[in-house]
Amino acid sequence: MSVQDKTPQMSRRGVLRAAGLAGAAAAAGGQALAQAKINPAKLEPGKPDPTITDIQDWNRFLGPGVEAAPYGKPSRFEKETIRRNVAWLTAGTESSINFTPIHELDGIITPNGVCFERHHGGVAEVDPAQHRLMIHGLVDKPLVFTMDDLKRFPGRINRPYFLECAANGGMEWKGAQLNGVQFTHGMIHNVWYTGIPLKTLLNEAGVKPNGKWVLVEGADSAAMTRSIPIEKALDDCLVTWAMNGEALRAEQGYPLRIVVPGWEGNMWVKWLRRIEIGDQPWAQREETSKYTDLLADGRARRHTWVMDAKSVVTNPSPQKPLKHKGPNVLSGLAWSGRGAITRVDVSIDGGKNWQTARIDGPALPLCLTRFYVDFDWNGQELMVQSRAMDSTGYVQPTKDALRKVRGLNSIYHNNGIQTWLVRANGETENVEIS
Ligand SMILES: Nc1nc2c(c(=O)[nH]1)N[C@H]1C(S)=C(S)[C@@H](COP(=O)(O)O)O[C@H]1N2
Ligand SMILES: [Mo]
Repeated sequence: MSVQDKTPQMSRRGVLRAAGLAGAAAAAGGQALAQAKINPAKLEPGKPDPTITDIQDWNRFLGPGVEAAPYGKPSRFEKETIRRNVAWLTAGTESSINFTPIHELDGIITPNGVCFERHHGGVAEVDPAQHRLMIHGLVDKPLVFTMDDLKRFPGRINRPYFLECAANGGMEWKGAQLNGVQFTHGMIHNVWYTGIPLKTLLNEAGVKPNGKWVLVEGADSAAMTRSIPIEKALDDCLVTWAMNGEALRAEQGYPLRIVVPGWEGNMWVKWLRRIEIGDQPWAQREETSKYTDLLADGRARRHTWVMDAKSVVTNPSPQKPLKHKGPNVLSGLAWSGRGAITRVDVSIDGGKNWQTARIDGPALPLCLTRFYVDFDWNGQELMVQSRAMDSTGYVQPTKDALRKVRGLNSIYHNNGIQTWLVRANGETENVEIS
């Protein structure tokens, strides 16, 4: 190290010492932190803390200018906040899934770059100038829209909604399997959408009286296609081109996607190119052999569109073990496809005792809701659970209660209560107790 490099460090230490401030500052800091009950580990009086007394490079040198990142990225120290996949789940990455890092996020909005992806034929790279939305079938006036047409259509609105794949937690149906909340619950994202109510476009086309079903089709190589009942289409579905204030990401269906609030993610067709009105459902692959639930007696539940109330503790969880005794903040997410979350209870003893969590931020219908429990950890083993309640009075069931009704064959629609075992050393594991 050159003398030049060393000078600022020396001089700051020198000044602190000369003024007798180093110990005082540490003592004052120690006191404030002691009041907050957080262990003042590094602030023992008389022992200087180099993270305070040393001058760091970022404090000494000019940083990059405003032109360095025309489109900004997260801090390079946040490299763990990434989507991850589970390689053995699928044969390749084109028809596959990755998972939102919900253990690294807070609040209720999922940043665009980490929204989980589920594609059946890879990401379509659609040129918006070449993209059209067609509306045809049982309508008075078939219509074709360009992206420009849609963006100048009157009646644009903004809404935040969660999207959950019906297979979220599917691997956990028969027992605890994947060790991380990202993998057990990360087939979910929650963003603000901008678009036109589907109802507005259907009114423009004029749905005939026998028009009872809506087919939505994607422009990707999988041409994902689903049937939606007309009641839902006219209620709250949106034709969207923006998420969290900017254009949809290619992974989320750029330039156009249908939003089907509260209903299973598979129906939210991406790269939306065609809407057909018919008088009955089409019985597409995704609503027959997939996204149906085989019961114990051999019959299958179908048209199980709504996502029931669910919650999970995101911290602590296997990827985010407890690190400190004393005060800790337990945090999690709750959601319901039937309405708003009204209450979340948390247990640390495997469901014997429950306490009501603190919901912070808005608890909007069909939207992720954030909850917290501020608690003291003395190093005892914990069995952490959460259970959500929604505005219909529904209470999230245990996995056992679900299996009693649905049998063992199911994959989709697992909204059972999750258990995390926190060991005495803080390590946290996916377990099942009920
Ligand atoms: N066109 C098209 N739309 C699609 C899919 C697809 O493969 N192609 N996958 C569906 C499934 S199964 C889910 S869960 C959601 C995933 O949305 P996301 O990629 O934004 O997370 O999109 C749905 N829409
Ligand atoms: Mo899905």
